[in-house]
Amino acid sequence: MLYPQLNESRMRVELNGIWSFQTAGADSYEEELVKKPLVQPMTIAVPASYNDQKDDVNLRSHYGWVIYQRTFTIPRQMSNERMVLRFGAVTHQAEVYLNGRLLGSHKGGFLPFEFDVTYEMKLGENLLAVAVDNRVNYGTLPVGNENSVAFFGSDNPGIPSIELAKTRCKPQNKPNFDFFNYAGIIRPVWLYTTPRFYIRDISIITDVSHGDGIVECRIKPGDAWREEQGEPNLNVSQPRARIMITDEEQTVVADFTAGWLEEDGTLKGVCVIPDAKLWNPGAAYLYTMRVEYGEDIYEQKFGIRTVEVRGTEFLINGKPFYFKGFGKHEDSFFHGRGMDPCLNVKDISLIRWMNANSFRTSHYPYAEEMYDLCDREGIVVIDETPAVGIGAGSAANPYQTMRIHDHHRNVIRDMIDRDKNHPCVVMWSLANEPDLENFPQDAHDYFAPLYELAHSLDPQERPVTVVCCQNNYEKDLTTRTMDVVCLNRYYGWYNLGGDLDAACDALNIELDFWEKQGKPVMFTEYGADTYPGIHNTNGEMFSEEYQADYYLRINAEIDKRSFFIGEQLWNFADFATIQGPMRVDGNKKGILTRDRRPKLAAHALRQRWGAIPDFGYKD
Ligand code: E8X
Repeated sequence: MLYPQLNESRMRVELNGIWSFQTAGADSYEEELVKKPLVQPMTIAVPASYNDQKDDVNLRSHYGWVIYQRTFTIPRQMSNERMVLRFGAVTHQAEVYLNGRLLGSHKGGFLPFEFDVTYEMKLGENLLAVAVDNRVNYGTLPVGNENSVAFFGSDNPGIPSIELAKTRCKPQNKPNFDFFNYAGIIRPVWLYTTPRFYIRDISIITDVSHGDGIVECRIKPGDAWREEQGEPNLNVSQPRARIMITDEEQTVVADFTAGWLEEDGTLKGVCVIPDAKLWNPGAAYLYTMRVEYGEDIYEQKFGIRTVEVRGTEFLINGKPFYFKGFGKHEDSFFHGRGMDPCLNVKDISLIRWMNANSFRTSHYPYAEEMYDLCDREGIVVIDETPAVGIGAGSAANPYQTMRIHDHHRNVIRDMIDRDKNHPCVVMWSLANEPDLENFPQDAHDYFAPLYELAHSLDPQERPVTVVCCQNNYEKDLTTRTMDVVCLNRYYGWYNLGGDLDAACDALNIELDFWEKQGKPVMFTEYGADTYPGIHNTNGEMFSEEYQADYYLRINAEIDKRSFFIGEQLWNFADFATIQGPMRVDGNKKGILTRDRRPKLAAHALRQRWGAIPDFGYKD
């Protein structure tokens, strides 16, 4: 899916800003709220989560539907073109109305969706209403508990007073995941135009041969009128597209035609760029591909690089890469999970300050704008679906009780469709910490087809993984089948807490197991809750000294293993979670506080990572 673009052939208007807002029912909303202007609405900022924008506990912990509304008028110049209404992301489910008519709905809170509104718009004022549902359950990703308590809630089965009270308490979300269930229109809303015959999608595949860049492009054409009639997109009336590629100095390095017509109407073309400048971690280089198709134009930035797993090495441009970085969250004061370009720039600056080179988009695809920044800054990204909370805490077999299979396939498809051209994305994570040990064969049979699906959907055929929770790795039949073994391990915190000698002993016992698997292995999570300001000479848990000691000791062990290719710690910064007895104002495993101030461990890690090269660390 292409990002809205302003160019010689396309217009775009941002519909961000202050919208009208009100809460609605737990499982429904009155029709008039989406067909008529709201009466005495609240103000709300878009894009941002709604939860922290007011000082009303009922809004922060709202359960069910809310209504967003705004009006807008379009200039006459736009009305002669194909017009599209696009949402960067609405968490978790949206029903969109224009002038009282339902345009459609979308399930999934972290990927874009759009509606062709060419024949829905009117000259003059249009009323846009968006009903947003924040409920999570066994049919959503991320998963919400339907019966027991939330991830870190207290649960006292069998005590009559508690059991009875649980049946009578007000309905609420019980996230089976450890991050606050922020919701709302969290990413930019656009209205944009294209000509009738337009560029529907672009896929770019790059390779390198003897220093030359080989660039393949696949152009999917669109025909607004045929689509309106529901006809297939086999638009052969314009069987070619002109492709021009310029380098960062605006020099044209390729000018060719994409004219090979595929069965599905895709137009293909290939070119060679002599002595290409490669995209590298910490040394980004971006080319611009200009596609001209009929009257339509689209300019897509891209990087020439290769990604490959070979033996126990993760190769970028043929060189063994070592991941230094983090699991993160899109999380900040006031914005919640809302896209904040200033925060994105700040976080990239801090990643650099830490001498890190990568992060995982835990536990959902991040805003497109962040991947654009990472492309420009040379930051490596592991791109993760919102599939978190599959099992983990409920005794039943999640692969039988949860209603997520089709939706899981959809989010994999949509994530790869959106992010496939980003050079910063080097691996797909299908899920975080699903239950892989209690029903090992069911888990294997669930993920094997999803692994194949991801590989089949990605034109660049990047590696695919499932991030593995601390578990009985001998029973787990899934993790060892992935291209890279990504481990979330908490020896010295959730297990053997406070005893770093025992923690290192346990870690080495497990690493001996992985040594025999012949796969690259990395940490995608390891860490310790650290309350900023707690210091003591005995360095006990929750102190800043303990977090620093924890990383010092664990890192010394993984340094001894040649197949260990990366250390992404948990977490980049403190972040908000649901309240519960295990969380003191959220998760405190950050290396930085939530307002991005370094804890003691950050300084030692900065020094460590400053001495570890991006490539060849384990040679
Ligand atoms: C934690 C992290 C959580 O924040 C993240 O979203 C997923 C969790 C560790 C689970 N991984 O709790 O800080 C480890 C369970 C071990 C028994």
